[in-house]
Amino acid sequence: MYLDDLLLVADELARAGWAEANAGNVSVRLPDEALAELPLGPGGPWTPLARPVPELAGEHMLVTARGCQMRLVSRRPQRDCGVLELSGDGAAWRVRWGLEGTTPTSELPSHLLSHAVRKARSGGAERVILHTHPPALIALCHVRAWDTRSLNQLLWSLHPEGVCLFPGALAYLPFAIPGSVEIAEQTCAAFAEHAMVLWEYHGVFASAPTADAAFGMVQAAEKAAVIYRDACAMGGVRRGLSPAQIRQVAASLGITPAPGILGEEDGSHAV
Ligand code: 2HA
Ligand code: ZN
Repeated sequence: MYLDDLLLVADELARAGWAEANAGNVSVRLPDEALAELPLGPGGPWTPLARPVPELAGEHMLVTARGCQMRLVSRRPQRDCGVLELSGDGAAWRVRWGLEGTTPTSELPSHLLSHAVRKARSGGAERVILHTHPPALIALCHVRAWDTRSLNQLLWSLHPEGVCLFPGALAYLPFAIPGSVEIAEQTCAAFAEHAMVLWEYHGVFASAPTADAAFGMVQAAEKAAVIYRDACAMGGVRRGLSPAQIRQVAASLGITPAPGILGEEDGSHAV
């Protein structure tokens, strides 16, 4: 089931146009019951991690492969994804299934460190981390300088579903080198407060209980950015949901928006 969900979301990422060439990667922290569904082998040699993750000691992670193309993962799952076992001290991994002739995603440090944070933060509920390149959100980075507050003030003001589908806000992370330990550590710090992070000029990292939920969060944020783009093309954004309206929408569903985003003022946000 977890493998099927990963294959479906890989197709979906490609169809959405968020996964050009080898863009994007997905990882799933597998529950014990899922291991019985997969034909796990005895395991190859251990590979040490640059940053050990003791919080994930002994866990099994389903991950996409380095350089794989999202549009092809469902056609050749044994090559384009696989199951890693983390050692008893969380300092190394070995392949138990798949990843035939290849290695795990280049963003493995970000995935593992982020899983460690979100596992604790969600009481174990969040199991999927998804990285992708949604074009309208990336384009926003090129329009002006943002921080987490100004970015979410804008995104939540564009559509009432925004605050409902990512109430924890989309954290804004200044540019860092893809695949680096630096980007992993910064993502981790942002994930302590938020379930979704925008890497400046690059893409989104989202954490959720399921692949569908992670995809939905990114979709909602990207939709808001597309609405912004369309409104700009129609002459510019002159009005939008006020902080009071955003709060009312959230309250109607019993949702608490992330603190520090909505000010006390009641007018539309200047954008
Ligand atoms: O997997 O998207 O960030 C390729 C990438 C790196
Ligand atoms: Zn990327």
